[in-house]
Amino acid sequence: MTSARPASATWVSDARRVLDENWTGSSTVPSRSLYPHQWSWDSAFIAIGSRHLSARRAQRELETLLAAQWGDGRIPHIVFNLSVPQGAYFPSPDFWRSSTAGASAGAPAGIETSGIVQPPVHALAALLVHQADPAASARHGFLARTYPRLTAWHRYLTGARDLGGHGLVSVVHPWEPGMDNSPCWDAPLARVEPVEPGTFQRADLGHGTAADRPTDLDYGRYVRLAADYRDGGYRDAGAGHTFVVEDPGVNALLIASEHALAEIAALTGADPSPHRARAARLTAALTARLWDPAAGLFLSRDVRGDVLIPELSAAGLLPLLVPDLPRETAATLVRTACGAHFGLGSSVRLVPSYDLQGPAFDPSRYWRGPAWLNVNWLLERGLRLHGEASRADALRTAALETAVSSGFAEYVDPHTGQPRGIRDFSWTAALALDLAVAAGHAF
Ligand code: 2M8
Repeated sequence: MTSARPASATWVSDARRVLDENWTGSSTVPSRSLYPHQWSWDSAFIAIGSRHLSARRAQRELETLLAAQWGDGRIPHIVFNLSVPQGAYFPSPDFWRSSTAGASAGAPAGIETSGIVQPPVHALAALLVHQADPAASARHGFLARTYPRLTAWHRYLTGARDLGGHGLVSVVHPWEPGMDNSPCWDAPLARVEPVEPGTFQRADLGHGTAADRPTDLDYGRYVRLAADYRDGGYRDAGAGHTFVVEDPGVNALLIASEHALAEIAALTGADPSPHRARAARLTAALTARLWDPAAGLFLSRDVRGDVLIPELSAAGLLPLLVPDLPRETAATLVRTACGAHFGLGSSVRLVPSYDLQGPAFDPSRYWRGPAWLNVNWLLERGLRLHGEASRADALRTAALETAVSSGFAEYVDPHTGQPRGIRDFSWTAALALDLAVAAGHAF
């Protein structure tokens, strides 16, 4: 690897084709086959990349998602396209029934969404989209429109979702942190009674290799948790959730986004100080609740048993995105990323989603080992933030080359870069474009 520019214009037009083919006119599907609706954190990553092709389209991507926000502030993890057949994706709108089951939580009428959430990357994405073309953003009132919605989103997460009562956001479903079948969820998920096999029909197995996807047993538990949440009217407080976890990735992204929100506040003439104060409180709580000095990274906390989950996940490295992390903590995280558990700069092409030496490590199965471009994009940013420019440069080069050589795969084997999951995956194409621009590539 000698250059940060892996290809001629050919790959750029390929990335553009992926994003154009997956664009519906108002948002971008992660994949036409496997994920034919709008996903929340996918859209944030897609907008971060597509802003280099069309800042207007990137603004539209985020505003379409924000239009589906619930009255209580939550941004749903899926916004359904009702012209797609129900059977194309499971769970479909008739499972979630947001407009009826979620009515008391303020789910919008006339749109169907899921009722759970995904990591809050949106304020960071909105700021980056604005920066791509500040004049067009100002002309269209982009930040003025999105700021109140993003503020309500963060208020929901830090309010109704502080289920542990110590100032951190909890997730109530393994789909919420975005790393669906991470080994971190195995212990808390084991408490969940799966629904009977045969009571639901998975659509995902029609689009790829079963060995690359979560198991049927996992799915039985996912369905149980989602159905219970729905049947409780998507209520958070006092809902008696079976699965309640404080995840370092979700909380780190919230802190990074809260800092972005402070910048957005200043740009729109609002007071940034409440956002800075909230970011500081979250940073203190993150360290107090989730830092594990012996492991050298942040762990997830199982709120039900009030115990740290002893599994090392890439989510535990994402606090590198937190600007005010204690210097020694940041240095330890870099050492952990570069050590035997994650292999950055030595044994892997890209940072794996889970501990290379962990008992559950599997280089092919979804979030149990494969490397994902969004996670590596976030880590590249975190390394740079903490003064690790040469490691960040090397990771950028490797991430860009792997994204392109894998055909913009959904995820890859962390050792070989061999593609896994589906190809032409939107956030892989979008973030490759963003990495290329950061590396000085013009198109
Ligand atoms: C995956 O999650 C969905 C459920 O939300 C699924 O497995 O069907 C995850 O990789 C998630 O992080 C991602 O946002 C979503 C769409 O790309 O797919």
